[in-house]
Amino acid sequence: MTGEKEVLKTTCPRDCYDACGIVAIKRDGAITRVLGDPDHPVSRGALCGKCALAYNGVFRDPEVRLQTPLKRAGAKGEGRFEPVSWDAAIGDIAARFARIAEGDGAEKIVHAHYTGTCSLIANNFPMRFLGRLGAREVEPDTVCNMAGHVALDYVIGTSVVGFDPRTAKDSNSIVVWGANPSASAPHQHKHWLKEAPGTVIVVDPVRHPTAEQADIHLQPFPGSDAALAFAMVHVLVRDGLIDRSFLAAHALGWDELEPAIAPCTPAWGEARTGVPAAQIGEAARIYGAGPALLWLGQGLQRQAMGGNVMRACALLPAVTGNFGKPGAGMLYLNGGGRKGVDGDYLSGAAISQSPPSFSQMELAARLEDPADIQAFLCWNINPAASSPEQARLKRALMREDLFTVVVDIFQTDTADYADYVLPAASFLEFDDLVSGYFNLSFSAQAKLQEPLGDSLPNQEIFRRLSRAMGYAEPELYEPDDEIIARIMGQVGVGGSFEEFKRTGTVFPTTKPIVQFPDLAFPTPSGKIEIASARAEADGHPRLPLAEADPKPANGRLRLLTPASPWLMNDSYANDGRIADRMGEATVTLHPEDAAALGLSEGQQVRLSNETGSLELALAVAETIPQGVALSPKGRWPRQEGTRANVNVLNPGIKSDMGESTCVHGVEVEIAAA
Ligand SMILES: Nc1nc2c(c(=O)[nH]1)N[C@H]1C(S)=C(S)[C@@H](COP(=O)(O)OP(=O)(O)OC[C@H]3O[C@@H](n4cnc5c(=O)[nH]c(N)nc54)[C@H](O)[C@@H]3O)O[C@H]1N2
Ligand SMILES: Nc1nc2c(c(=O)[nH]1)N[C@H]1C(S)=C(S)[C@@H](COP(=O)(O)OP(=O)(O)OC[C@H]3O[C@@H](n4cnc5c(=O)[nH]c(N)nc54)[C@H](O)[C@@H]3O)O[C@H]1N2
Ligand code: SF4
Ligand SMILES: [Mo]
Repeated sequence: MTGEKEVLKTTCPRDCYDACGIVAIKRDGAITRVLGDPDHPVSRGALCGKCALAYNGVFRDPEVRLQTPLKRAGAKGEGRFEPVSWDAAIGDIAARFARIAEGDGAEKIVHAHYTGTCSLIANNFPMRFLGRLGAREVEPDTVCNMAGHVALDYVIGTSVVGFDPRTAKDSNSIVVWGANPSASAPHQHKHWLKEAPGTVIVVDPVRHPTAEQADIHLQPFPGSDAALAFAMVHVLVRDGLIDRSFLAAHALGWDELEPAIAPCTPAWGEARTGVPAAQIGEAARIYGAGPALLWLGQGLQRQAMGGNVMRACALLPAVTGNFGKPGAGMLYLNGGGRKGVDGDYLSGAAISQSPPSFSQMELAARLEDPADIQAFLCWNINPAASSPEQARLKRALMREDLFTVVVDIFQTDTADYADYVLPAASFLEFDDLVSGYFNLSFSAQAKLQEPLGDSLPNQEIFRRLSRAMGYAEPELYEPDDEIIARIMGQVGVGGSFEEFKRTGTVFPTTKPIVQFPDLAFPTPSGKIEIASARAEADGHPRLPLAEADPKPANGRLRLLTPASPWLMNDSYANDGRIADRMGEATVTLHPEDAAALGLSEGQQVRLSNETGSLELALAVAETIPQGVALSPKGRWPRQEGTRANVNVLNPGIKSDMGESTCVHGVEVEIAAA
């Protein structure tokens, strides 16, 4: 280590609310250390624990990273491969795709993708090729948050224009409903919520660290949130805290809904949600005092009635007029469009010939059918870990006549089933842009070192596929620097990319911005649509319903599998130091449930239902309500003794809206193993 030391900035592009700033120390052209950027307003010099380990561990470990294209050399799923050249791999894949496209049609080529990297080019550019090819997409949001997108679109006309977190300085209260920032947004937990002057109210079945530190924690039974929201609205009406002139001017359908509110007293709410009536009243009155922020987590809507839950929760800002003023608003996500990023340009919508996508809840069943899918391409996703019906999906991937290509930076479970594995470069190895989805931040991602081995950024892999297919459209070959310059122009970042990399992160709007400042909502009516003709036309109720899911019957428990603080979705489980910190896979139960089942801490238990079964070690804690079991997502099946993770129990049922996941609605039986 004698070479000159360089300190360079970049940005974490994970699927995370925080979009932290990074500084990397480089010597002799190679990164020696990855740290938090002390100048970054959100992360303030610290990365989360998992990334601090992974970016100094497995992400830069040549022993673990994929370095060369691989061709299957063993039986399907066996995980035996031989290295091949890029030309050979790309040539063979393109020839297969061309044959399918000319034969039964390109819709027989299906691709799944999601959030491996969320940097703008690496996450979107491959869509240009896949659209030009006419491949069918597995709708990515259906495994995550589609119910919420559809529901909020009905109510306020968008799900990607949220409050500006900087406006919290003007809020009297912040409600965090169905999110766990202590795991999924660690710097919002550590700084933003702690520094907010308002009362923090957390609504979550689990008493996670953010709930523990909140001023008030409401602990509803999973899937009962719509009833809780109705009971809170009842209190707001009863106590004269609703803004009738706001409703008259800016909302449609309050008159239709109001009669349904009357029976939803706090006592009615307590019976359906388990939240004490007094607490429902207290939370409603604090919220009603306003101005108030409502953060609707993605965990909240992963329920069978998740769309209805989101519509019901969105009543709170509607009836109290919590829009259009400092300190008020609602947030699900802040999309890139918020900052001017043209998503259609990035993903090449103009040249797309793709047929409609299908829900990821159907993936396993469809992959079984040779008439439906002949080739399967996975990039930025690890469905053998993250998708429902895990055992069925893996069996389907064994199909000898299914041509599977996986693009990843690691040899994942999904990659084990591939005919070709293509090595992607990591975010430390190419230039790109990152748009925060909570804070309104916009950042540079810098190439800090050469890609490991022969790995290539996603965008370059798909440029090569375009070339091998003989496509002529110039957008398929647009170089990264031109895309970066164009997007920086759209966002209004001045100066060169070199300068931007030195700055790291900017907030294109320097002052906190008010959500819907002129109270013009992008719905057909321009108003908040409490009653929605569009929802009705799509076969949903015209109004949100005051309903809670029935409690599981026959001694079953409700299994929640949310984000782990040590894993990023299905990434990092292959990092040795992270695996050590996590220890073995567990399921946590309330002490009374454990006692009733005759189970004790540390013993092996079996979770089972119609879809599958899984053995885990039992943990016992009072942070979990009775009737609920908790086991975080994201372990790698191939690393577990059981060769499975929690998704082996997930039947892949679709939510009421958006054909989306209801992974937090899974029911299981638990017994000694
Ligand atoms: N049981 C249960 N299951 C769930 C959930 C749950 O709450 N419970 N949550 C769901 C949710 S919200 C989501 S978003 C999904 C996420 O599920 P996935 O999208 O499958 O998970 P990720 O770990 O985000 O990314 C997948 C892969 O991208 C790879 N990757 C990283 N960087 C790059 C890159 O630059 N290029 C390429 N080609 N690959 C890269 C990673 O190595 C990883 O293998 O899981 C869903 N599954
Ligand atoms: N460390 C880490 N951070 C991550 C991720 C990760 O895997 N690990 N994943 C990223 C991704 S892709 C996403 S989508 C986000 C997700 O992050 P979040 O939006 O926080 O979603 P989840 O982790 O699924 O669940 C959050 C909380 O929802 C609660 N919950 C479940 N069901 C219900 C319900 O019916 N009602 C209520 N009120 N609460 C409920 C769970 O108990 C959990 O505490 O996090 C991102 N950040
Ligand atoms: S995953 Fe989130 S918290 Fe961790 S470094 Fe990346 S942006 Fe920050
Ligand atoms: Mo997600």
